[in-house]
Amino acid sequence: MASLSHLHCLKPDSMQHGLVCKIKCFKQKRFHLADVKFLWALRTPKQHYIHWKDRPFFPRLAKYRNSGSILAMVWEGPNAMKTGRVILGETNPVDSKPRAICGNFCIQVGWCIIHGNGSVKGAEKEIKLRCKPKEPADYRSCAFNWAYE
Ligand code: IDP
Repeated sequence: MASLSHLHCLKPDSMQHGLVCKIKCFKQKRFHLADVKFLWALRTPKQHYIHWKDRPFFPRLAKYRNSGSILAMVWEGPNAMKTGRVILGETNPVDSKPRAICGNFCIQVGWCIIHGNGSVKGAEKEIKLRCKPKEPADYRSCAFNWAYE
């Protein structure tokens, strides 16, 4: 299912607020957790957010993304990217519906607790960056056939 993968990252503020349990939203939707990594920050935030380099919030963004541990996850399943973005909500919590993660658990765009790729290509690139060649591991839960037609 690798081509249907989506990478999510709980940012440092999620970890501080104890929001790791919110990953259950993806599991409840029946997505498959193919990989999970607890990492110290984003090693290259300036490179990662190069598209924002001319914006005034760029220095604060780089500092924020390098300020603590993060949890990087690869979720797989049909439409994982599109549906994953719906579960996340809009990047700016002001625009995010209350039942989405960003709508429910954060208040300002600069501290928006969770990252998700906006395109399949972006997801592929980021998964390559975060995972070694034989990762994510190829395993299936015994509930797989109860989730997918
Ligand atoms: P994403 O992480 O949801 O894909 P992007 O649009 O790539 O969102 O933005 C990356 C990060 O940049 C956001 O998560 C947010 O922390 C920060 N950001 C984006 N727009 C603003 C802004 O207008 N002010 C402050 N921070 C922003």
